Amino acid sequence: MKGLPIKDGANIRARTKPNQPDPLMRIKHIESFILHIPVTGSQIADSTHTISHWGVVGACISTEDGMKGYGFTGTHAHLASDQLITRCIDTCIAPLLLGEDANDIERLWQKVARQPALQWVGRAGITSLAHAAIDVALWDLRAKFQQVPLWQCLGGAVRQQVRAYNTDIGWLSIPDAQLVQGAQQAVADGFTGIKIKVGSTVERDLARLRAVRRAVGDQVTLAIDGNGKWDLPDCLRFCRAAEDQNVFWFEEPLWYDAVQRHAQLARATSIPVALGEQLYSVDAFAEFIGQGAVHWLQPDVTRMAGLTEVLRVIELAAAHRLPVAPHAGDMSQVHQHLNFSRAACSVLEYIPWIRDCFEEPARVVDGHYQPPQQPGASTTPTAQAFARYAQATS
Ligand code: 0YR
Ligand code: MG
Repeated sequence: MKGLPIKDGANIRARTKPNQPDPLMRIKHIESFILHIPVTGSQIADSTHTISHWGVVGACISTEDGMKGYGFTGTHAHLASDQLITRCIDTCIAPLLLGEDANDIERLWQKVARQPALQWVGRAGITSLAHAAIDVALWDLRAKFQQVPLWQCLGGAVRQQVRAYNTDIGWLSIPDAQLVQGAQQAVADGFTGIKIKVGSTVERDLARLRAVRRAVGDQVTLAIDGNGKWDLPDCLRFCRAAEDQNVFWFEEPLWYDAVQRHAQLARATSIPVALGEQLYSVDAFAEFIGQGAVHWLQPDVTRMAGLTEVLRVIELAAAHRLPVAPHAGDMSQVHQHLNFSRAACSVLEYIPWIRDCFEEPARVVDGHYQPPQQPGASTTPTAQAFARYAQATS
């Protein structure tokens, strides 16, 4: 390191040897948590799920010098399954990480993801969601340690603000008249993009799509989301009739893993296909891309094993010149940092359910996310959120 000026500052230190633990960043303690936070109204529905609360299931990682990093996954607030995730964090992942250096994010990702016994029962599902919370907490720690918001830690901002699209106006549970009204209100509030749910019946959803398009005009970006409900014949029938509605993308038209069906649909319609919120690995994205089955990639740090795996997807997208619209299982608290720091991530989902539970809520002004200012990944829940919404973790 001779010749390199080392800045005299509390948080800038050089480690001259790899894998030499930084005593201050040594992981001392990991504590899981579960919060159940109410959604807008009393409940919402898409084609597949009806929920009243969003589950914020996560981990707080404390280091030797008392710094705390927070990360979480997103669930449907079903306590029994949420407790499977916290149990995985507490009993399978935490023992692998205690005493480790929190700086070594990639090495620790490999240690957890490739732990043979965990890999045997995992690679997806609960172990992936648990790993997601842990990995995001490590990134939160890194950004806090550097005393910068995560987007800065990821390489700095590529845009001053991020275009948000509003999903919260488009639930299938919203009656038709109210759907149109909500869409108009979102546009009046400054949103240039909205998304409505489909996946009930082809006829009903076509009528809703046309009504919303008529109400908001041609300039507004209008996407639809089927949440994997329909089969190929329904999708083909819907798309043929919707071709003239200027649909921005059709999200999860078919079952999540059906690569060949998506490829067939993509060949048959001019409506772009979006997917990825249910995929667990960069390999799955590579498969969809390779088959020409997707136009918009929607990875989610709360479903994949954290930011570390999602960054791989974004690199893959960049290599194929494909756009990325992260899915907001975190309600965009973490993903906003990706949209600010990665050119491929051009738009971001907006659902406001949980933002007020964080020290620095994601902030949207005139339909655009504003850059977070506080150090970290915007994942630190408030004391009040813990007091109001915490559930037993076991
Ligand atoms: C309800 N966003 C989605 C809601 C959302 C779901 O489960 O969270 O619709 O994950 O598809 O694009
Ligand atoms: Mg979706």
